[in-house]
Amino acid sequence: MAEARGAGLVVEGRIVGVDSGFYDVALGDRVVRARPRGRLRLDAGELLTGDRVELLLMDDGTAVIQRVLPRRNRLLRPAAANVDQVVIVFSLVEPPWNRALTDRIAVLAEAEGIDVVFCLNKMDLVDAAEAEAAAGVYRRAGYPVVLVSARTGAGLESLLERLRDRVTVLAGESGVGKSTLLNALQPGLKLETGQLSRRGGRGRHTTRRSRLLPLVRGNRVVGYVVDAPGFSRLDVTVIDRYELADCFPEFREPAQQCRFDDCLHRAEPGCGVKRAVEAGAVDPIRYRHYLELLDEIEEYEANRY
Ligand SMILES: Nc1nc2c(ncn2[C@@H]2O[C@H](COP(=O)(O)OP(=O)(O)O)[C@@H](O)[C@H]2O)c(=O)[nH]1
Ligand SMILES: [Mg+2]
Ligand SMILES: [Zn+2]
Repeated sequence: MAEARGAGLVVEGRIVGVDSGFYDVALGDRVVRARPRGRLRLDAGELLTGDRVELLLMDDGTAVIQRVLPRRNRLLRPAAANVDQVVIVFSLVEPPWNRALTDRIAVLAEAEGIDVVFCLNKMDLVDAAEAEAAAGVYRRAGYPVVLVSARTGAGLESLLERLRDRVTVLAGESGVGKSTLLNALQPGLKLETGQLSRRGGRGRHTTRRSRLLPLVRGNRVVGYVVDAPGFSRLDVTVIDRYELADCFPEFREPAQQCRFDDCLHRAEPGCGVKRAVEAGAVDPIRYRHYLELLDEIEEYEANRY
């Protein structure tokens, strides 16, 4: 709500981009360029894309950020605040399904309390049965899955419905089609697409800062999306080993049957999660990824001091 204060008007907005000391702040359907005020300017590194801020609109047309509103969450890669959901894009071919990476991204999102949606792209390259089998892995884990083809346009409307009224990070391995999907959803964005070469392709994307891209229908902004640069390694050591299992939603119910409260679902007797894996109720590859991430966290915790 706007309120008059001295020489300016105080409004709330959302930072959609950062550009050499200035911040682009969306106010409803328009964007103003603002600078942080005084002390805020000193720790300007603390302002992130996605931050909700209180803005003072001056009579001379300039705008000053005077306060950052409390954050719901914060992602490190891409650097963004107040993200509602992560859409994890993957394909089955070109590139092949990287299950370790998709599970890792999902775990990090869960740890931040961010909703996860899986998006299987390049449906035009595989048969429907194969795609349904892959989608089933995540559906059985409790996640929504949308099947799309950025090339043919199949499924794009249901993806757009998922993005509506939310701030979404599109994550996933390089080459799975994130930029192509965004270009298809929002003609006019003209994001660079094309597979990066394994070597030498790094500089082009890594320098890019994260930016909230508005999805526009008619004259209205219906949602925001962050096109994250492709990443290959994401650090799970920020997660406590006892909290990791909770980042696998399908473990939560069987974990209640574990004999020990501090069960890590590895070799403990009477483990409900292991029983669920053996009974086929929990996907064995998701469980294996859990064990791998657990090893990684424990190795880090052991070497920390
Ligand atoms: N066959 C097919 N190719 C696609 C599809 N979506 C993207 N691509 C191609 O996959 C390559 C990588 O796409 P890009 O959007 O750059 O991937 P990003 O690295 O995830 O942003 C490009 O050559 C795209 O044309 C799709 O649905 N079907
Ligand atoms: Mg891209
Ligand atoms: Zn257990």
